[in-house]
Amino acid sequence: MSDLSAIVTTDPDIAKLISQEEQRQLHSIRLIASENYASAAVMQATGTVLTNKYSEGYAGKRYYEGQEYIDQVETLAIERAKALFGAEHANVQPYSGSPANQAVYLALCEPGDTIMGMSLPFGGHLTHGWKVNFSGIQYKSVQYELHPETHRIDLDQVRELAKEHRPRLIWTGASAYPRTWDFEAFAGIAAEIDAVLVADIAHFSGLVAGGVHPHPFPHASIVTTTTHKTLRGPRGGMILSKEEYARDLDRAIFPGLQGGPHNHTTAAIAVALKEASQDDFKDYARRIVANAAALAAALMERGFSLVTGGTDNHLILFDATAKGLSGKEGSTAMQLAGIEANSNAIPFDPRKPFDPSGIRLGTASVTSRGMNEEHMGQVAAWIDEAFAAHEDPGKLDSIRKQINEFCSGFPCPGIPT
Ligand code: DSN
Repeated sequence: MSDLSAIVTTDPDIAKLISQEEQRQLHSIRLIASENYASAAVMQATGTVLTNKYSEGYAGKRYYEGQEYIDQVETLAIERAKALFGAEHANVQPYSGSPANQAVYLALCEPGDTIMGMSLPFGGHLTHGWKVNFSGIQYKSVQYELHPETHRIDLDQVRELAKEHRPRLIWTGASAYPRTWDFEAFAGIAAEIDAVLVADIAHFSGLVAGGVHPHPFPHASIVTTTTHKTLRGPRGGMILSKEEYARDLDRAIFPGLQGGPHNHTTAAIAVALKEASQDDFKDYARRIVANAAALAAALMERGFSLVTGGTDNHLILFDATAKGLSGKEGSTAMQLAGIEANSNAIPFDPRKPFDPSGIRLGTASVTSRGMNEEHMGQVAAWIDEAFAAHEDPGKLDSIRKQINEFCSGFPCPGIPT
């Protein structure tokens, strides 16, 4: 259990809620594809005096005094990001993924310019041009979808749309696409129309760092990522780029969009990047993918219908309606049984976004706590049992008790036992 003694004294209500959340994270099987367990070192860095300091600007060019240590922290984070991802330039100040992506627009586009990205209901992110997001409101957004039969990216469609609309920038990367990205092919399309190729690798940056997903460089000119998904850092964001975009991207983050960087987060990002540069992180990334493949195979054996028939990365998307439940009904039953996931649209989904047809799973968190391929069959069995027991609270509770017991054998990084 974490030491919450100071919070207990000052604010027992919040201390209790943190403690309850800690127990929840310890005792459930967390399969939300964008979540993870940050290490104790990452967690410690976030709770330090660095949160007390304002540092508008960049190392060596700050607006306030007293930056001798902060400059070193940020420089270390930048150098580690550049080394880990082979980037010419890195900005580690974005507060998270959406601000990082917003900065790309601010640096490259004028309001009203045409941009292109994967449509949200097909797995893309809000900030890749979806209509209710700033990116779809302020820019003329063209959205590519997926092939109607394979549910994979249809490069012919992407090329056709690109040639017809000539976007200023093309986004690759997604939040719910279970396959790898062919950055080289996208770069070829971008080159045909003189567009800038941007890769949002938020979901799979840990897999890129670990060498088990194709690398966006040198094909993409700009790469954005969050730092807390498969990369296993604190909540934060980064922009990596070729040198020619460095100045505009830095100016877009500050003073364009943000004020002072969150220095405690920057320190935690530096720690996470150091962890991700160790040899055992490569093994971690390999195990995430192996666990996803094993879970996918076990689910298919049990009659689950997976989008694209499997996975190449950390993520699985399945059609819950093929098992008789909506996505929300299925994820609610799983939650009651102690397995966390989110309902999610599937390609060409006839249902509404708040109760779509699908469920998205990811294996980063379970891999962080040491579960491996041999455990994925059991996880699939519990998902299947939860579906079957969706109207039986007693049965769901009995699965939850089994899962509690099972989880006690797998310590969570960042949560003292
Ligand atoms: N909310 C994140 C996810 O779950 O994929 C994307 O920003």
